[in-house]
Amino acid sequence: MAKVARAVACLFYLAFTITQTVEAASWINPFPVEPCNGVDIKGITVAQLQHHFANKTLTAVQLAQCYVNRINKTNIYVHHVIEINPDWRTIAQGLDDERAKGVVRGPLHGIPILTKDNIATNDKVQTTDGNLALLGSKVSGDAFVVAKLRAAGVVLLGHANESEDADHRAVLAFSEGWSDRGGQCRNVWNGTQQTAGSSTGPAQAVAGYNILLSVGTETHGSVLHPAGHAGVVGLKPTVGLTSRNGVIPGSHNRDSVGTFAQNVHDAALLLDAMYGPDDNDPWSLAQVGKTPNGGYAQFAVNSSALKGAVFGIPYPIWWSTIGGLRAPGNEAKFLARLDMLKQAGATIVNMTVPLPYAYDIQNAYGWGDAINTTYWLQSARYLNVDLYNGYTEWLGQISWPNGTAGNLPLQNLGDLVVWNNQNNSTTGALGGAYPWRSGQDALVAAVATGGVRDARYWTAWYWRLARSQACIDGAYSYTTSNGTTIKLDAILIPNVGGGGASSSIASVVDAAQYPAVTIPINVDGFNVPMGLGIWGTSYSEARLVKWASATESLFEFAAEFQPEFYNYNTTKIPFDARWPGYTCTYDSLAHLGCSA
Ligand SMILES: *[C@@H]1O[C@H](CO)[C@@H](O)[C@H](O)[C@H]1NC(C)=O
Ligand SMILES: *[C@@H]1O[C@H](CO)[C@@H](O)[C@H](O)[C@H]1NC(C)=O
Ligand SMILES: *[C@@H]1O[C@H](CO)[C@@H](O)[C@H](O)[C@H]1NC(C)=O
Ligand SMILES: *[C@@H]1O[C@H](CO)[C@@H](O)[C@H](O)[C@H]1NC(C)=O
Ligand SMILES: *[C@@H]1O[C@H](CO)[C@@H](O)[C@H](O)[C@H]1NC(C)=O
Ligand SMILES: *[C@@H]1O[C@H](CO)[C@@H](O)[C@H](O)[C@H]1NC(C)=O
Ligand SMILES: *[C@@H]1O[C@H](CO)[C@@H](O)[C@H](O)[C@H]1NC(C)=O
Ligand SMILES: *[C@@H]1O[C@H](CO)[C@@H](O)[C@H](O)[C@H]1NC(C)=O
Ligand SMILES: *[C@@H]1O[C@H](CO)[C@@H](O)[C@H](O)[C@H]1NC(C)=O
Ligand SMILES: *[C@@H]1O[C@H](CO)[C@@H](O)[C@H](O)[C@H]1NC(C)=O
Ligand SMILES: *[C@@H]1O[C@H](CO)[C@@H](O)[C@H](O)[C@H]1NC(C)=O
Ligand SMILES: CC(=O)N[C@H]1CO[C@H](CO)[C@@H](O)[C@@H]1O
Repeated sequence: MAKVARAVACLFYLAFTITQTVEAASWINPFPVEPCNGVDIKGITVAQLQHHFANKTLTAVQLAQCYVNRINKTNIYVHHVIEINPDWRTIAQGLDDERAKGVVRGPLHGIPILTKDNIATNDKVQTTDGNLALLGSKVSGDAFVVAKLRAAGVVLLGHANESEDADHRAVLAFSEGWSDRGGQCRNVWNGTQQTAGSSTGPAQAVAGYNILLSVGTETHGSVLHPAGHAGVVGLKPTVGLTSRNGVIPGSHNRDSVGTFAQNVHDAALLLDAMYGPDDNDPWSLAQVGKTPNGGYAQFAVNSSALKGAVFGIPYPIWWSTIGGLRAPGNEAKFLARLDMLKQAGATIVNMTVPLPYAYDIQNAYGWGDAINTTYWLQSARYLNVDLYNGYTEWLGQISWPNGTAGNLPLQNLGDLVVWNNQNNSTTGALGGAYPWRSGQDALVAAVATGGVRDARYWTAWYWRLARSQACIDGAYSYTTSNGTTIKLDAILIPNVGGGGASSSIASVVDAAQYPAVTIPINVDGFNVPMGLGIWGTSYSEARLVKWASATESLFEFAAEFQPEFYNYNTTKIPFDARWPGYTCTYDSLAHLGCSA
């Protein structure tokens, strides 16, 4: 579930001329946020909304109605939402009635959210992973996290768009953020520019004020990357903290349900409502005894906490050579933020000694394996097997009340590939008669494995897991070139794509099964946001919430930058490649990387 449109973006850079773009100076935002029942909801927090609910200046029905109205206006252009829950009003009214009787379930009572289309909701909204082939299927129940969210009193407003099959569909020819069911998700900061993927709808909907909070999933960058490109907070928990039961699988070794919000505290409140042990996801049981009483939101602080903090920046690869950081103007913006942190009393340790195994597990382009990783050790070697097995398991769990899709018995991932071919879902693959359609080379590669977990599967998995964990553990206990060991409060990683390269934040942290968070810090030369990420170690979400919130309160991104829906009505597919003058090459996984 992830990655930026590497391949396509660059291939098409040569073929497309830039059209339909506008200059910032003459632009008027076509979708200013309107007050909701007189309340300014732009930038409002969950806590402020609870005050409004309590003093009756707003109801859950009114708030949900405002978001539905806004989605109705914007979505035909930006395609953030696949389906609105037709029962939203009844649900919101029920929660208002409860409140009138003095029952408030918790901090999210009455708050509307969107969930990604690969997370099962047992309601009138279809759960399809953006895929037309799954339309008409019925889930066996709510996902564990969805059941918890309902119990917490959220209004499940609908399903958000995503890169189809959570970005597991294609690597070579696709457009990031596109799905058969939802169309092309657009970046509210600049419609011709990259959204990154795969939780594009959840991230962009929060950025464009189409919803307050949303839920996405990550296998390989799918929360962190789109959050970075949307200018919102993305929080990806330790694998297993949020149960994957009821989530269409990418890889059980990596999948994690995460949150998007306009601020760290709200992202943590949403996580608090979702996490917990679940007998139906054995991985989730490991969290027992490792989670704080009272949840993670309590760890949010302000910038005064930065005095005395010690942050590390891993210089080789992550701060030295990653393509996005090297793109024109970007590095200076990151260094300026480091200076602000220093002025607020933090120490920045320039980690010039390479982190353990850095050159084995991270390439210089961002997403993907080190370029010289032999095939048998590549992450795709086990991710493809996991995808085959996970998707096939999912097809076994759903039912087809009205018969199977197109009368084809979809029983395994191979059947999906056949269905896509028979239904012209791949025809065109971004050209010809159906330019909006995607290839499916990644599905084909997964089918070729037959889902066999042989010795090489386990070797590839463990090789990367062990090195990725050692890399991040080693970062937190950093030994300098003179042998001094420094304990760090947070490891800061740029979350920025560029020139067709994707962000470098996710490859190692996802393989390690560790958590990470990203906050927005600035925008690049094409007005696309850039994020500053923090890597965590196992179950260190409290630490991430603390340092991300402290940093966020210092930078105050939203006070300086707001999305203006530039090029909202473009029909350009795929997105423009960035940074003319870059050259692009493929790594051993056919991931495209570009550099100056
Ligand atoms: C209701 O609460 C909101 C948020 O705290 C506040 O801005 C507003 O003034 C309050 N209104 C009334 C009538 O109490
Ligand atoms: C969306 O807006 C159109 C008018 O632009 C209106 O006809 C339609 O009823 C609205 N739909 C919803 C669900 O509000
Ligand atoms: C099955 O078909 C019936 C009647 O056409 C329709 O009401 C129902 O929504 C369909 N169910 C699904 C899961 O598509
Ligand atoms: C920041 O947090 C500290 C400690 O909780 C508190 O004393 C201080 O008033 C806060 N500052 C602001 C500006 O909110
Ligand atoms: C970190 O150290 C490297 C190598 O000495 C240097 O080139 C770079 O400018 C330093 N970065 C920061 C932010 O201090
Ligand atoms: C890849 O090359 C780097 C040097 O550039 C080396 O340190 C690393 O061990 C190599 N990794 C593999 C898996 O061969
Ligand atoms: C998909 O293809 C099958 C087989 O050709 C056909 O029966 C079915 O109607 C098609 N479904 C859609 C949604 O086009
Ligand atoms: C696929 O496209 C061709 C050419 O437009 C068309 O004749 C055929 O009916 C389509 N098949 C399906 C299943 O939609
Ligand atoms: C060793 O490196 C640390 C951090 O770079 C520095 O603070 C310390 O002074 C150095 N010690 C010696 C003996 O050079
Ligand atoms: C949006 O991106 C296009 C290239 O796709 C660029 O020409 C344009 O300047 C950007 N808009 C803004 C406001 O930066
Ligand atoms: C997009 O919007 C701009 C500015 O409102 C307008 O000039 C242009 O004609 C629109 N293009 C399309 C394809 O609708
Ligand atoms: C809620 C909504 O607007 N859904 C739309 C999502 O995108 C598809 C394809 O463009 C439309 O058919 C839906 O109406």
